[in-house]
Amino acid sequence: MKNNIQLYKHGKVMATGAVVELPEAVAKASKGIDHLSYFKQTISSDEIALTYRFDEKDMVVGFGETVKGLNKRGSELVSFCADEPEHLPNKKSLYGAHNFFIILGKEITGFFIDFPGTIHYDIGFVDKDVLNIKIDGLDVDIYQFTGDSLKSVTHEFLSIIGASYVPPKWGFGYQQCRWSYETADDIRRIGKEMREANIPCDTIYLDIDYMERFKDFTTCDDKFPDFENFVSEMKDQGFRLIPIIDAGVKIEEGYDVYEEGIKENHFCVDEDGNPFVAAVWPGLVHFPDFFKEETRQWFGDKYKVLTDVGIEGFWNDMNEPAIFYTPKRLKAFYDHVEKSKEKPLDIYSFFDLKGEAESLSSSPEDYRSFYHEVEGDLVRHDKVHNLYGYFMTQSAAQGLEAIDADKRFLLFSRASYVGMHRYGGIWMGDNDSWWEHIELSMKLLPAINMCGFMYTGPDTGGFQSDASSELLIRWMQFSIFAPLLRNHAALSSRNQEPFAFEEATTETLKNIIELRYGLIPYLYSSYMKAVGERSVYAANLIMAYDDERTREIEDQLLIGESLMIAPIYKQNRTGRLVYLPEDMLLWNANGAVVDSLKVMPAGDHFVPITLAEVPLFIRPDSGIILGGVAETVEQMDATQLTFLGYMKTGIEESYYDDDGVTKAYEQNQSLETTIRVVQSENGLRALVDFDQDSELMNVKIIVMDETGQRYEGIVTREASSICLEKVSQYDN
Ligand code: MIG
Repeated sequence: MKNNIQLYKHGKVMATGAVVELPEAVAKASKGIDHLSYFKQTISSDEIALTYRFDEKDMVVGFGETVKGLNKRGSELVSFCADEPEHLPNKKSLYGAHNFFIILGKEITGFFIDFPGTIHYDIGFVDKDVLNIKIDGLDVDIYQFTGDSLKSVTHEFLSIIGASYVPPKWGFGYQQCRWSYETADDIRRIGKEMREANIPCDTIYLDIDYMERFKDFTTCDDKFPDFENFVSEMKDQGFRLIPIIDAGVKIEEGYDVYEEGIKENHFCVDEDGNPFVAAVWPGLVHFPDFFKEETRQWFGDKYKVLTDVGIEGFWNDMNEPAIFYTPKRLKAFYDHVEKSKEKPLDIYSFFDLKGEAESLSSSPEDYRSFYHEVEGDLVRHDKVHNLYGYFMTQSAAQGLEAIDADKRFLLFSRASYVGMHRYGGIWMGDNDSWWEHIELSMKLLPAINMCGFMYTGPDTGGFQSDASSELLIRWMQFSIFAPLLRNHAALSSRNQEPFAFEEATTETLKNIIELRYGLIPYLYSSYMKAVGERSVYAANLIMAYDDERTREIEDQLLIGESLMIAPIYKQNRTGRLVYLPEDMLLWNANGAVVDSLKVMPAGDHFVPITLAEVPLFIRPDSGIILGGVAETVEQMDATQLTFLGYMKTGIEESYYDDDGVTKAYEQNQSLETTIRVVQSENGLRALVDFDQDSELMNVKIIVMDETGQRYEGIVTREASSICLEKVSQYDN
């Protein structure tokens, strides 16, 4: 492919590590930012402003993790990793800083702004026809991508930032989490209930409750006695435990991580060169200076404390970094309160006080009051803020790599910046059990994928607030298509495990989760192909169809190359409107067993969908590969699979698989099965090209043709080319 990438530089941006595969020729041809003619530029003493005049029909997509929809035109965003638990429509920042966006108009042009500080985007907000980008600094690299489609421009970007993180295959299983599984017995009970209800589940999470007073790399002996045995006890039942790691290190004499950090100068410092103090869950903490190679190595090695007792995955939290307060500003606040007591409080002074109390957390002033060491120099935190969570997760990934270079660990983070996608995934943070947040998670999945982060998913069921059974069911019906499928809830919210509701709900959730396991062969194959081809796993329809109509559709998604989904995300619905850009085969799935197929013509439809059903739309001349259901991903039967296809003129699908646990895939050691369905004189013929090394012995083929005629047959290694038989829909 021809290179349509141009790099423009101003000053010298610190090495963020976002771009790692820039073609030599592009690097050589880099120019000063003054050559970037797409924008009008204003460079002042401390900031760079870029302005672009929109064409009437221009739309703007990208920016990864935001509360906005597909087309960001008319919005304001601020690129600044924020501990933002309220995902309300007016919020300008979430946890990630993803400065990649595409302007689609007469031309299609993408930009990646590699800059670790704050960037303000006014995307036709102040003036509807003007894009105004304000970069809070003078050292920046701007990459421009041109191409003839959204797909090709996205591909160019994904090609230079390095391949996405790949989780172990069991990371595609159902994962159960909640903040307030206080003791080992709580976890045991969760495991027991899941198994008794026969609901597949691969992991159970340990939130901050497992630690000894919130100290990283400790476990609380009272609540989790004999942790090592407990980990293996749960593993024997098929559950991997996934502990949380927070960014702040508790200040406590005798705590080894604290003491080593002090002794070896691993912590961020304040103006006076003393370790910077902030308060988070452990109370007063220091923040490791992940900008230093030695510190990354030191902290990363600590994960071994937990891998040594059998842990195989982690989630890194609070790494924006979140700050509840700093002692310094708390004191100023106290002084203010004292002073206020001197005279009667008027209403404005009351609101001042209230506002000051609220602004104690994650305050910009605090972010301006500590420093990192970057290449020997001290750099003020706010200038490089967006890299903190990234470097923490890089530290973890490198630590895990040192522990076992060939093993895939599960790893994801809350804060992120482009480049971090090579080290781990991200979860979508603290949403609420609101219907609006199902919709938001549907908007986030493709947007986050576009920025390189393939492994992602929402807190299914909602983190804060209370979930109703219907909300959880509908949310689950979407989340089973996200790579990271995790049910997570906040402390003191209503319990929302699949077994926490009426029996009928548990049954419905079981079927939905079973469908997820059935889909894993297809989902995993699609994920691995996206990573390998530098494309996306989940996409808006516009990515494939790009016409006036699909430009406005953001509640239907493409998952991989063959599947379109149209989840219900509103309460009390018995169906929904679905737009089909082309004719498709609808499988209204109720569980993992293929039934209820229907060919639907292109156009607009109202599709009836009961609470138990998950509609899957299969694109013409393609299909999906399905497995059997099991308690865990590793127990799934790899010897037989089912292929469900929609036949018009001919199908050829390749299905990717690998061992799921090692990094052999990096050496292209994959298993590839090709499935073809062709027209022959006596009807339809199915041919399967089995991979020599795979365990797969037979594939059950189910296809439907345009007329609604269903065909079936079983292809084996001995009979790898067979004639399919006509069956009537209701025969079986
Ligand atoms: O201040 O560890 O986003 O998933 O359950 C809250 C407790 C800290 C925020 C995370 C959430 C997690 C919670 N954490």
